[in-house]
Amino acid sequence: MFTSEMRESIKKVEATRKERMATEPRRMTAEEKDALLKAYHPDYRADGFAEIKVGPNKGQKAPRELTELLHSNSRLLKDKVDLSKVDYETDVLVIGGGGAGSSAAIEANEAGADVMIVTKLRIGDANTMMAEGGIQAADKENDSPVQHYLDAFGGGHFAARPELLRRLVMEAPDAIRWLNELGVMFDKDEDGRMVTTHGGGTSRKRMHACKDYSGAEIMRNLRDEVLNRKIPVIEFTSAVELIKDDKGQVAGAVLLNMETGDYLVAKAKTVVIATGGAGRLHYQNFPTSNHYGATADGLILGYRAGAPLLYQDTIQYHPTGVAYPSQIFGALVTEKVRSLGAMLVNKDGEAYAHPLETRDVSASAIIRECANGKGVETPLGSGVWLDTPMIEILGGEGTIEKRIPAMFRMYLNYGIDMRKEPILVYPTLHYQNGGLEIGGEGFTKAIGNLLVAGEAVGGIHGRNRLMGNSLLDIIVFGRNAGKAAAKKAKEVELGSMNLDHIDAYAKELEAAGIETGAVSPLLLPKYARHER
Ligand code: MEZ
Repeated sequence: MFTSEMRESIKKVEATRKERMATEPRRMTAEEKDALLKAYHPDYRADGFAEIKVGPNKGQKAPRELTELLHSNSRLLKDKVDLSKVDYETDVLVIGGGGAGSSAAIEANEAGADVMIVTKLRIGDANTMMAEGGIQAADKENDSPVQHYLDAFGGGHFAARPELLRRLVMEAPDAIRWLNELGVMFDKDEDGRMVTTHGGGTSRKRMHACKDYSGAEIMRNLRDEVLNRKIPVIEFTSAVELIKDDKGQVAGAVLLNMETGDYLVAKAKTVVIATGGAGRLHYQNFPTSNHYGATADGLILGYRAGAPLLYQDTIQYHPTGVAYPSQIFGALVTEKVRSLGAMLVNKDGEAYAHPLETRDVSASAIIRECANGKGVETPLGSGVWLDTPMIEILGGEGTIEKRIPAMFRMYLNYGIDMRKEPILVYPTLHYQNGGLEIGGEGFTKAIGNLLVAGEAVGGIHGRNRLMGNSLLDIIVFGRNAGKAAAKKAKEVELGSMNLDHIDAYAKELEAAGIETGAVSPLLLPKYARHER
């Protein structure tokens, strides 16, 4: 499976393994990290960004591809919709059927509200499903939410919104309890205690996992709970625009049936945006670990309705995406592989950085090695080695199959036995650190009955997120949004519905001299095949 050049390099990895394993790799100083990020992290590449010319974040920068969508027209400018014909009416409308949306719907239902989920693909087609390595929570004797806060705050470059991060870490143990009671099969030892590991930037072992398909196991249980509660789920139907009322509140959303192309009107007293990430925009031409529908839709819907973004200019590139074989280019190689002991090694067999630096630092170090000729050439670029046989040496024979069975099988499908041979990795677009700005209860600052949860939120993690804090935030902020939306729905009196904000936005685009035939939200990646 490997080329002869790769095989030559593997010999060097093997030759240095014993010595590398005998020496604790050095951690970088804060100054070294800063210099590395500035020189190699994609967030610092000026040509990857463009200025936003309209809306609440006018004058700030965003990735080019996102700016293009923010500068696009609404689909509804050309296709008129009759708001007097209401197809669905509910207390709480949840847009998005991933982990955050499902958690929100479950809690809104629990609080007695009428709730429905609308999702452009199927329930569970979401980044939650793709998450592998685990979910953080400080629930062991040697740990505390304070310690968790300090790790995440430092890892996020001290930029996280304190009220959001505080909620994340304080409510983490209860999130694990809730999931466990829903039926999530966490890894446990013989005494029934949760098995926990480190992630990059954690000072305690607090990563709870379901082998290396933690997100799939969590999503499976959330989906079952939604279906058992008989919460209506409208699948293959996208929200394409929020509806507002004459008091400036949101009043629901215009939906697009993805199969028939028909528009539908959903009226709601509160709306929760839980549309997830943006990996399928392929910022700076990176491959992505994200699911097919990750096209930043919620950011566009909220922004056009007047809700500001926060940290939209900071993106997470997971250090270890598959660099080879090409068939699975960009797929996630869970950080758990490094938690279990695998080192990052360049083509000469040198461990050039500590394997558990935070993600932005680790990704930058890989990009640096490859840029400086220390990467291994692949058909689609280059990569560095992740020395996976170390896991079997450190943890004992069988550790890979037991702890990361999905990863093991994924590579075996391509003739690579990661127990015996290292694997090649390169950063992949994984997560949007930024999103719509919210307060502690999940409400957007600008619109009093519009909430956001999950990856569409900006500010929980600051400018870099630690492993396992995303599966956590979808649960904590999803649950809270559901509870808060249900409560708020009791006091909301809707006025007459309109789409005036769309015309106002179009006028802003015109005033800024932006002429475009493009429409947003994108809904599906640019390379999607549209067959009807
Ligand atoms: O939080 C994540 O992004 C995560 C758990 C990813 C992984 O490496 O498995």
